[in-house]
Amino acid sequence: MEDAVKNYSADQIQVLEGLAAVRKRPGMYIGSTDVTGLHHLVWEIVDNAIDEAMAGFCNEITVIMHKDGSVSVEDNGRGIPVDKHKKTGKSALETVLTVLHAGGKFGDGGYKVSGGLHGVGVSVVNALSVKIIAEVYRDGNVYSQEYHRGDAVADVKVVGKTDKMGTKITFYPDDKIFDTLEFDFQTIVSRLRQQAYLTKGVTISLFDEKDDKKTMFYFEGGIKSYVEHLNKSKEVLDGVFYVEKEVPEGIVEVSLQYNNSFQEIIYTFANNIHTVDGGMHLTGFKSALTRTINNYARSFELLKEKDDNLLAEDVREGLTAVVSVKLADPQFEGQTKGKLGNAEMRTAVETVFGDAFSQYLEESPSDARAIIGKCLLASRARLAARAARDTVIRKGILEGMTLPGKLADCSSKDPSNSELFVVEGDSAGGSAKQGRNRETQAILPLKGKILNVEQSRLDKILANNEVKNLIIALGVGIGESFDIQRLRYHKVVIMSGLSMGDISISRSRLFIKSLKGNQ
Ligand code: 28F
Repeated sequence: MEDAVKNYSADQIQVLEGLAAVRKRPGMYIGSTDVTGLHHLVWEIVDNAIDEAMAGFCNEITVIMHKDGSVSVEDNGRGIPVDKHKKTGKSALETVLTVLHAGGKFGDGGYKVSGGLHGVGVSVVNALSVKIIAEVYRDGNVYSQEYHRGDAVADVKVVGKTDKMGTKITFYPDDKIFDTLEFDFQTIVSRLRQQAYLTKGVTISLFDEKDDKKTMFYFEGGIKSYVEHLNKSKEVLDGVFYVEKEVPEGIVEVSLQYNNSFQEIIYTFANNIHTVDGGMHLTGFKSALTRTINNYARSFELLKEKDDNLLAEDVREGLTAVVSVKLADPQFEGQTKGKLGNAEMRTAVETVFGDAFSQYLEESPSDARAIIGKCLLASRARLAARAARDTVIRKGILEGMTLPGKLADCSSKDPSNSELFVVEGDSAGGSAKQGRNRETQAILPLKGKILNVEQSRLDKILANNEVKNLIIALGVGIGESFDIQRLRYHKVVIMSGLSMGDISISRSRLFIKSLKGNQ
């Protein structure tokens, strides 16, 4: 008894329990058994083909959604070895397909796609499929082996001759496991497109035989093409920066380009897995970006001695960036495993990206100026917004303010039947007062041509007496304190005479709009 126990190594016990455990608790391996879990089967097989491409042995991957509900994935890599292992009596092919986690590490220092819900191995797909047909093209032969719900039906056999190389896996997801067996073309398309960006030089094709659709991706520029794609409909400020470098910690690849929007898009990946919550590579990227831009701006005196440094938020406005790292042993952390934990990747990205980006700025002065101009603008806007907020808070400009002396208010205190007439000049105000109904109609004369608030900063707007009067009369406040519930008149009439021809109704809408907005 003792001996029998000893003879089972931990691995063998896992072999015995392995695939049955997957069928018992599929959620543990693929997250769920809904449509998302179903697609994980495809990702798992495609990831293996991508691994073979990342290792440099394959440049073509074909995915086919068949009419019978099966999906096949084929690559032109080396083909999973089929010769029998002396000890186990099984081929590498069968081991990979039937042993949990046997896909394991590639011994040749490659970077395996693994972690999170991925990298569970093709054996998990096998366990959750009614049928799998595995084909290997190697040494001139076509090898084939079939599996049913995880078990090999027979040994691997030579079924023909070929001059191709590679691996093809066709699987039929198990209806006893999944809520739905319907694969979604668009879901697969987006995933394959992303993988194609991340693995440059690989052609990935998708065929939907059911709906007779097909698509193909090939991006010579890798993530550089990705950045171009993300900025496609935007007005860009500079060329696309790109760096790729292998360092002892792994491979670092960064691409970025600024556009004239205020949006920040930074996508990060570790071993082709989207790290939704960022992590060390993102931290390294952000700190190098801020540091490099500040250094450049200082050395070219775009930032003067008295100026504060640009903040991280200033250098990320209008930035589109993709950061992709490959490393031997990725640690995915957090609730959803979306965060890269390897601390060495922070310094790796910081150094590789920082050096290359600072060189780029020095070598492309026009790009550098465009980028830094945009960052300076962002920092000025930030300072102006803060100044404006300070003005509001410091002076309490509007809170508890008495109604403007120029306002001839109506006697009704019910906003729903109160009207405010905004008129030009005191004299027009005088005649308007004569003809009004004092009960419900209020008159506010404004002096001269009113400030165009759409083109002014909040602090300037608030410094303008006429605008201040308007805001106080309306009662709603401005910016963060804006509250439409406090509107004192439900009708606002802009009495725009000929001399006020340029103050149109649409201008008044702009004004109301800017009351609601922050600046
Ligand atoms: C359709 C999905 O799964 N492609 C794969 C290879 C190539 C090798 C390999 C895979 C060997 C010992 C595990 C070949 N020759 N596409 C794929 N292509 N796996 S999966 O090896 C697996 C290891 O145990 C391969 C030499 N080395 C590796």
